[in-house]
Amino acid sequence: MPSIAKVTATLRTQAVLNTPPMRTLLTLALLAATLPRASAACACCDAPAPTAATTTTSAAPAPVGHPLKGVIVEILAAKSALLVEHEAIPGVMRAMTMLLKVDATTLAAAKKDQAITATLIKKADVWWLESVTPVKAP
Ligand SMILES: [Cu+2]
Repeated sequence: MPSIAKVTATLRTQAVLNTPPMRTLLTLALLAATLPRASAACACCDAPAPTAATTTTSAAPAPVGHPLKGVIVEILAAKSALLVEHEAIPGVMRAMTMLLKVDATTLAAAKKDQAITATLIKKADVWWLESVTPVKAP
């Protein structure tokens, strides 16, 4: 049989737990316990936002340059281009002679029959030659 003291203590505890301040504390404690999960769910829902931002940033990806070795066959000043006989570029194109657009500085510096290394870049469906560097004859 429970002693009167114990029963009284139990009743007191329940009385304390049922007071409005304690209820508030208990409610807060319960909320705190559920908040981490809620936050995780929010992080989950918010995940597409950063992805969308990344997609926006990479909407116009920088053109990939391919190292090229070749020889300037012809200088086509009127077309701002060089006719270049280039070696095969693995995964990009076979060895061939083709017309490649260059900037004015490169065009002015270009010399016929000059062996070069350069960077091949496709911009808006047009192949450009950048970083054209003369190769010294062995
Ligand atoms: Cu080519």
